[in-house]
Amino acid sequence: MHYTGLVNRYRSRLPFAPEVRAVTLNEGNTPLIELVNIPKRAGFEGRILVKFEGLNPTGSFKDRGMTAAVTQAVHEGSKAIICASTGNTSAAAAAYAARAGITAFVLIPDGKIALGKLAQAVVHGAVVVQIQGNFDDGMRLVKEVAQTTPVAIVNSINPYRLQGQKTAAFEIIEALGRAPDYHCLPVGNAGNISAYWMGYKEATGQRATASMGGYSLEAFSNNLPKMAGYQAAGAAPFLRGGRVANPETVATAIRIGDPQSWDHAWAAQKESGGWFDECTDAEILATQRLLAEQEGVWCEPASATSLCGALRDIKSGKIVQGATVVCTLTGNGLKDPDIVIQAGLKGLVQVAAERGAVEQAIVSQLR
Ligand code: AN7
Repeated sequence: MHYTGLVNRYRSRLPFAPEVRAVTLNEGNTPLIELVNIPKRAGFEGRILVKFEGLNPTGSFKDRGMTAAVTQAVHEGSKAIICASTGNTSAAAAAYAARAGITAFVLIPDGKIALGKLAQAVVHGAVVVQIQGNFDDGMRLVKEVAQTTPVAIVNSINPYRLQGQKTAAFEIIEALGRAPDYHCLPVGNAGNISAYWMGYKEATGQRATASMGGYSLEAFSNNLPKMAGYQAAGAAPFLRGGRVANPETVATAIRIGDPQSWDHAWAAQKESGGWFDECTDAEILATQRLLAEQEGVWCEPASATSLCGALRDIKSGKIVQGATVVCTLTGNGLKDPDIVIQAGLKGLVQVAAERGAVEQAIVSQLR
């Protein structure tokens, strides 16, 4: 039973005819990991599960959208794709373009991009255009140059992106046998929260069966989750009621002031009875550390925003006791090791290369 990626697995629910060949790196099918220590510590009697999208081929959820967008671009005969990115979209675009044998042009903000993501764009052979501006400037420029040059935009304004990303909701329903009561996400450009909501809604409407090798998987749910979207406080247009001119946050992935899926995301919030909220940089980093230390799961800072907001709303009772909560962890912690190292090398013990010294270091640290 060889898994060959989400386009093949969910083709009956995606806008791809049977003869369209998928450009795939076998993305999707990511683990839904139940937290065992953090809920106990928080006095929560429900369940918290994390959808660890950092285990996709390029280390983020962007691979779901990119397989779909590049599959369609190649099907239409495109020879080049373009995106603006805070890092993860460009990493995914670079890898899928390499896979398809086409060119990727990626516009990234000057400086404010995690090193691992920049390295990904470079190693996969993308043309990296570093602009003296932020993501929102890049997005505007991409839209402009795509009108005069033969490049297909693969940002989430490309509808195939959200189509691919909605499949994460199907996987969660398959794993739980139903939709969760709450679904918590970090929100930047707001494409992902829109995509999940689309997926959940589609799974309540139709009893389609997805096939994976010889398996049949039925992603069907009678219930819908409340969608909770969390933003970094310095880049929180959904909390400010409009565009933020100079977004700033340590969570560089969501350093976005002018979200492209504004209307879709508001609809997801309203229709689901959910909400938006914001987390400070300090809270985000503390949650990233908590998750890594208490559960063995290392996500990047932006991703920790989902759990950060969820834990606060559990504490306040906004998320009710006994509920099933899913938090999407959008990207892998390995993308941005600097952020951890900068905070200090906690746990580092330097000793002489002698048996006695090493034994002493062990004995003093046992718990
Ligand atoms: C780890 O790569 O926008 O709300 O250009 O990388 O769907 O935008 C990244 C976004 C959350 C926000 N977590 O998702 C980009 C980019 C991580 C991310 C988001 C991003 P959206």
